[in-house]
Amino acid sequence: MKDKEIIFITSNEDKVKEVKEILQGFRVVSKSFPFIEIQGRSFEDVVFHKLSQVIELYEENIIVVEDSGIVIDTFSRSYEFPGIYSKPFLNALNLEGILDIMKNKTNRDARMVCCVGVFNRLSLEIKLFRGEVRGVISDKIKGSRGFGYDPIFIPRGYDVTFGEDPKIKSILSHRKLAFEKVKDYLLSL
Ligand code: ITT
Repeated sequence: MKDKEIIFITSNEDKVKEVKEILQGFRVVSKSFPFIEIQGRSFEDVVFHKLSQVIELYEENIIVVEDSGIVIDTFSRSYEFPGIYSKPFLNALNLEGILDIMKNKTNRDARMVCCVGVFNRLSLEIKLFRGEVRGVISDKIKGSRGFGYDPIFIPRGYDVTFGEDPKIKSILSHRKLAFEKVKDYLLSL
């Protein structure tokens, strides 16, 4: 890719910070946009819908959006829950409320998911990239770094939450995994 500029459209500054760190060597310009989020089933549905709202609004060649969240196994069946509803779920219950409804759950398995959509104006292609990190929901809120679910998510193989150790998050997060794939795609252009 000659012109290493991408436009990342999100209203979440924490996402922007993480993505800028992952996509070092690229010029990441961020723009805030009040997305209308469809009540679909999958992260991919939401990402397509987000892209459809912005590709006519911006002129840049590479337009990036993402949808992310947590999937808690004990609440999921063939669907991923809260999944694309991670934001309203957290807004409604707060971390305390989520831990409260999980109080008696023995299965605390969860995963964080990041789905990225890239629109390439030159080829008119849309590419989707997914990153996931498995872990468990902690018993207590731990750490105040990061954002969202970070203080209650312990990645597999560790005993601290993403909220306690942003360095661990920066190495193995769902966003890191998804945007490393984006990086490979951009470098292949
Ligand atoms: P957009 O403008 O990009 O949509 P948003 O904050 O509305 O920004 P989402 O719709 O993708 O983002 O909602 C994701 C929710 O999932 C977000 O509110 C967080 O609570 C949670 N989440 C996503 N990534 C996370 C991460 O890395 N760590 C902790 N929680 C995360």
